[in-house]
Amino acid sequence: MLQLDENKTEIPVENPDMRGLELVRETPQRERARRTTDALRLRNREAIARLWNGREELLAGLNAPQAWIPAKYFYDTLGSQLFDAITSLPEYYLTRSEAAIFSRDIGDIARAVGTGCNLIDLGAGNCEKAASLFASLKPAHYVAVDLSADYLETTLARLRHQFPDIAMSGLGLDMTEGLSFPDSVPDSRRLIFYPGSSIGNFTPVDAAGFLSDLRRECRQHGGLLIGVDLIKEKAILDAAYDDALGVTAAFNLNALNNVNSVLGSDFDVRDWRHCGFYNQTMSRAEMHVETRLAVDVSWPGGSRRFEAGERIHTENSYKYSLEEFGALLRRAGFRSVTAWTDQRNWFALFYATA
Ligand code: AVI
Repeated sequence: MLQLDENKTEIPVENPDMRGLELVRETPQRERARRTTDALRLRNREAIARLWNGREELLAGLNAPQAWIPAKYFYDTLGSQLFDAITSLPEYYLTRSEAAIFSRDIGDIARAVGTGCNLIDLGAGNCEKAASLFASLKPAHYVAVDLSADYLETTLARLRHQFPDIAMSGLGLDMTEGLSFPDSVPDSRRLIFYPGSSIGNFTPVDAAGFLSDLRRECRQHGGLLIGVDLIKEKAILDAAYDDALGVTAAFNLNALNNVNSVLGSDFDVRDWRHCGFYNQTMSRAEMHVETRLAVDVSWPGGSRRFEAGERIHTENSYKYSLEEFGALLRRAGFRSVTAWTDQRNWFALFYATA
C-alpha cells in the first residue's frame, strides 16, 4: 500500500498530453480536432454532448483530415463479447493484474474504505467485479450503472437473491455525455467504483474533467476506488494491444461493422487491417484500422476515399505513473490518495477520498 504525497499537486509532465491540462500547445494535426473538442467539452459539456451525438459525431470523425471513430462503437453485442475474450488473453494482463490486487489486498482495501457504503459501480456490465467485493465491503446499497438498465436487471435479480441484505438498483447512463446521478442514488457515503482502467480511454484532459465530476458526485464523505494501468515496457504493451490470436484485431475491426449498422455505411472489414501499438511519446496504447488498398466508403449523404495504408484512429488507452495519476486525483479535488499495485507494478488500484 502506498500513501501518495499529499502536498504534491503538480502533475509530472512526462506525458505530453497531460501538459494540455495547463496550457494550449501546438499539437500534431491529427490531435487538434479532438483536442479542440476536449477543451470545449470542459467548458460546455452539455452543448457539446448534444452536438456531438450519434450520427453527427461519427460523421465528424470520418470526415476529419485524420479520420477517427469514437471508441464507444466497439461495444455492440459482438464487440462486448470480444472484449470479454480479450480479458482472458495471455497478453492482456490488465484484468488479471487488477484481480490479483483485489485478492491479495482486499483486507487492506476494506479497512481503508469501511463497510456500509453506497457502492456505485460505473460500467457495471455483468456486475462480477463489484459482486466479488460484497463480502468484504458489505455495502448498504449497490447501484449498477451501465448504458442499458434493462441488461442490468437480469443480473441484479440474481444478485438480489444471493445478497438479500443489500439494496440494489440499476441505472442506465451514457457516461461519455457527462455524469450526474439522479436523486434515486443514495446521497451518503458514496463509494464510486471504476475498475478496469477505463479512465485510460479518456484523454488526460477529459480524464481530469471526468474525475472532477466523480469528485462532485462523491458528495461529502464519499470516495473513489479506481483501476489504472501503469506505464511499462513497450513490448508488453504492444503485445497487449496486438495479441497473437487476433482477438484484439477482431474487436477493433468489428467497430467498422458497428459503424455500418449505425450509419448505413459500406465498410468492408476485409479491406482493413488492425494496428495496435504503444506510443511511448504519448504514454498511450493506440488502435487504428488501416486500409490494405485504396477504397471508397459511402454512407447516406456522403462518402470518402481512403488511400492504401491510410488509417482511422479508433482508440487511445493512456498509461500513467503512480505519481501522475495521484496528482490528477488531487487536482480533481480528492484529498487523501492511497494506491495498491500488483507484484510487477503493472497495474494500480487507487482509493481517493472526497
Ligand atoms: C476498456 N478498456 C480499458 C480497454 C483498454 O485496454 O483500453 C479496451 C481495449 N482495447 C483494446 N483492448 C482492450
